[in-house]
Amino acid sequence: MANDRVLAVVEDLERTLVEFIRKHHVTHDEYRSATDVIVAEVLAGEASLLFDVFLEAAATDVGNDGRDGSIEAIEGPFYLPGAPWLDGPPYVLPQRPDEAGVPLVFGGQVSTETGVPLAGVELDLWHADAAGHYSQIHPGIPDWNLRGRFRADDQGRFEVRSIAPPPYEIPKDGPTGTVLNALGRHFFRPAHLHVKLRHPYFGERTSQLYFAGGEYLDSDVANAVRDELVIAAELVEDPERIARHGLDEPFVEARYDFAFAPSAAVPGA
Ligand code: MBD
Ligand code: FE
Repeated sequence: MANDRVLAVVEDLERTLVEFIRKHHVTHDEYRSATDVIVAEVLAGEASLLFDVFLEAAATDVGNDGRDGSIEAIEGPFYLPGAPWLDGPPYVLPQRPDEAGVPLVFGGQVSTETGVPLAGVELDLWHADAAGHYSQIHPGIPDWNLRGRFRADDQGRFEVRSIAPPPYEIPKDGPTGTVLNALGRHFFRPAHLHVKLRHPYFGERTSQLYFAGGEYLDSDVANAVRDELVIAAELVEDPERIARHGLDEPFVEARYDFAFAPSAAVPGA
């Protein structure tokens, strides 16, 4: 027997699209080019990219509505489960010996929504390299480059070193790029770090952080920037602070404090 939620939602989707076709007098040729676009997206491995660019932020906002603690952000199409556990502290995301980009130190603290430090949360980070490419998605990058997991300490504090990612450009020549081009839109997302938090009792949250002052914050092609997720990024040039991180060049320091509220679905929460 059909599940009530599936019936309600899928039947309404069908109704909505049927009305849409009538309202716009969508012809059969136009209908077929639309299904061809979806088929091309699937064949190119870009189906999730297409939907994530156009629709994921709306579904994420629905989840954030009424949520306690830090808001969630879109996951995007490039998350991979099973990233390596890092040795540390200090934690450094896997990178090539000559990894391009300005070094980044990202730190903060995880607390409950009432401000009590939360020990032992797992952080799972992934982001683009200096060319705007993700490992295992774009070719020619070592597996798990700029992807890794580690735990916050017993006070919920965490710190990880990586490189500062640039804005991300959606591939122009793929089917998603073709759709954006047809709409006259640009292809960029502002520079961002993706991070998931996991706790055995509190569950899992997906976040994403953007850097204040960066390009495309006001025109993200995925329309996913939310003010709470934009963090200050300070260029540190002080030799002592550089040396303290084992670096030999100026680095970007950014921090974000997570407020982690239990999932409503957790019994007794
Ligand atoms: C990304 O890195 C991303 O986060 C999203 C939402 C879409 C395309 C690339
Ligand atoms: Fe991304």
